Amino acid sequence: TRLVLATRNAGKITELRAILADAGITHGLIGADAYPEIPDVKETGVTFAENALLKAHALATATGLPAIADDSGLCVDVLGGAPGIFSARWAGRHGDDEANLDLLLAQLSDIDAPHRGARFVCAAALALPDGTETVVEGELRGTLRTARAGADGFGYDPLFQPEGETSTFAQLPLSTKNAMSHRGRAFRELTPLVRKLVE
Ligand code: ITT
Ligand code: NA
Repeated sequence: TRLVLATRNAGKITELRAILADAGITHGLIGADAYPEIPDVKETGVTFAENALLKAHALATATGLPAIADDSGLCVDVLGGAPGIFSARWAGRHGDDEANLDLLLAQLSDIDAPHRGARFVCAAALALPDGTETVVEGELRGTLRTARAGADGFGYDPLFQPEGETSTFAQLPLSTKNAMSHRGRAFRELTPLVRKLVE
């Protein structure tokens, strides 16, 4: 069997392929970019789990293949959990990571270190063409730096320092990020199901 990765975010795809490879799943993975004719899914849910399921079901239905999807974001304590499900378009334009980082720095400019807590959340969804679904969540707490550090990763990684680390996600190797991240935690729960489908 083949499996569709129902995301067009290049950073997520890199991480998902590595997480799945660690679980022995390396063959038959098809990125959503292989289906340019399938329109972007409208993320009308109000939770990460709802949006992840919308994306997984849309691709499973359109392709006739099992699909996994990731809906994720950064929830900042002093912002009452924002940007949350709006993380990708916080500054206005979808996927404009640099503008999102600038906006977050500005919003936290008066906030001192002990109050710069945040968590990353990831909902990992698996949907089958017959409508069967599974969704699980992973999260990771950390703190937000006052300036960018590091060049790896994507999104808010240059500002996010995971709990117990002295580096940001953008300074850590991919394998280290995946071992502790919200995405790693969520998708490692799904891999036993995924392995059954693809073997
Ligand atoms: P798809 O819907 O195609 O998967 P997307 O980027 O639109 O791609 P989301 O709606 O789930 O996906 O938005 C996720 C945003 O949350 C992402 O653009 C980042 O800004 C942020 N984010 C999620 N996981 C992250 C991570 O591991 N590191 C840094 N930022 C992350
Ligand atoms: Na989303």
